[in-house]
Amino acid sequence: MPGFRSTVRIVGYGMTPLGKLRQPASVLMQSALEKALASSGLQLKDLDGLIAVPSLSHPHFMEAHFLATKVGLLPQKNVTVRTLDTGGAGPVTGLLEAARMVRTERCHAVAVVAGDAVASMDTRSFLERADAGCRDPVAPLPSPCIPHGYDRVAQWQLEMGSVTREQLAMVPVLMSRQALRHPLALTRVPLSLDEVLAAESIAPRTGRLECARRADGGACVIVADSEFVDRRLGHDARSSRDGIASPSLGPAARGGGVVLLGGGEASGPLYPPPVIDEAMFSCEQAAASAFSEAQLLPQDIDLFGLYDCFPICFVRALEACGVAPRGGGGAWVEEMHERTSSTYAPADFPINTHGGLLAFGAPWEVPAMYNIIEACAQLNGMAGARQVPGARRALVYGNGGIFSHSAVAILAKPV
Ligand code: MLC
Repeated sequence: MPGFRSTVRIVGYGMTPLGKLRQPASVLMQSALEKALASSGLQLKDLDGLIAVPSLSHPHFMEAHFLATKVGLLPQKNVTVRTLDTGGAGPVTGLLEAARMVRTERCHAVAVVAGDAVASMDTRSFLERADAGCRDPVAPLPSPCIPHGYDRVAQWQLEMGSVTREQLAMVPVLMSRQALRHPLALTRVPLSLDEVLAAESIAPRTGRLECARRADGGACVIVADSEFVDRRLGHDARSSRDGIASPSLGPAARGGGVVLLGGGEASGPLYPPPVIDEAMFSCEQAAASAFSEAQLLPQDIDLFGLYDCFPICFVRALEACGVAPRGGGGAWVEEMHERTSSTYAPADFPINTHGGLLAFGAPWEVPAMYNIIEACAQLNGMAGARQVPGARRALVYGNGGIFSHSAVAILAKPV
């Protein structure tokens, strides 16, 4: 595919459970890294690159250097580590950067790691830190700043008439239905629309159940040159393509892993501007770049992992990624709400099959990694009760800040 060495693959992925785990973020990161390595068949000594995104609960100067030192990857020659901060877009930015490292810096295998423990923080400390990152010194948002920032965008969209209050509240209902099929999801019972609308108000148009569900958790993917993986594990690439598993390949690497077909990124303002208009949004541009690089169209995608920290983010993502027509995201949600109100198959609603930030769980900058991992599980045919039959291509989207950064990647099963 243009721009990408075809041998750049996601060959491993892993995550910790989610919840109030009462462990430092770096411990969660290390645990996720170990699980991802085990799923690939590679070992720590095979890594020559590591990317980490910062943690809110346990911040470290140069997070990636801190983690690499903690696990014993540093000090060592020929290892490159980087900390990337594009907020919640970080894992997808990290995935694209890891692919670049394999493609152009001759790295063999790069881990992309994220972990945080924001559920174990008391609410006051959490909000002090979360608000500090998003408080515009000129026109400060009320606390909690992030929900209020998204609420302003929701208000603008409501005034434009492209979405209704009820349609926004249907988003967590949809996510709760999806989460029931994932054993690690935090939400274990489906929400009703009435429940969401009746929940305690956090901002004027945002109830508690419409906020990213705070959690602790770590997650990791391994991006590698698949020829290196084959050589390293003494594996014949042809047998992988023929579906014959080598005993030394981990389950995520069997069948050749997952291919990155294209990616795109774009940025918006750190704080919502005084007058909100289309100019502040960047997902459209990031998605267009990803589609262009992959030479695909939205109708070629079988599965989407769309950032849903608040319902308005999800509704806009549906439109930006071509799932719903421009201005039609709200109506699309309503139709899906109806369609999934009784028994439905994963293929009927192949979006956030794990439950998204609203229902699977949201450890600060980690959740876009769950979109990537879910896409890999689906493309590898390992998604169990959530499996979308025959899924071949997936789009994943990570959003940072209050629509401040967008990163989109298109992934595929190798052919
Ligand atoms: C919370 N609860 C939910 C839920 N959210 N249950 C179901 N669905 C949801 N979406 C439950 C909790 O599990 C908990 O249950 C109870 O409600 C109280 O939640 P809490 O979070 O402990 O409440 P509180 O301490 O009062 O704080 C409320 C809050 C905070 C809204 C101020 O949760 C918050 O700020 N959330 C948003 C987090 C956020 O902004 N993330 C970043 C999104 S932006 P129990 O049983 O344990 O009592 C982004 C981009 C980026 O992602 O760059 O980061």
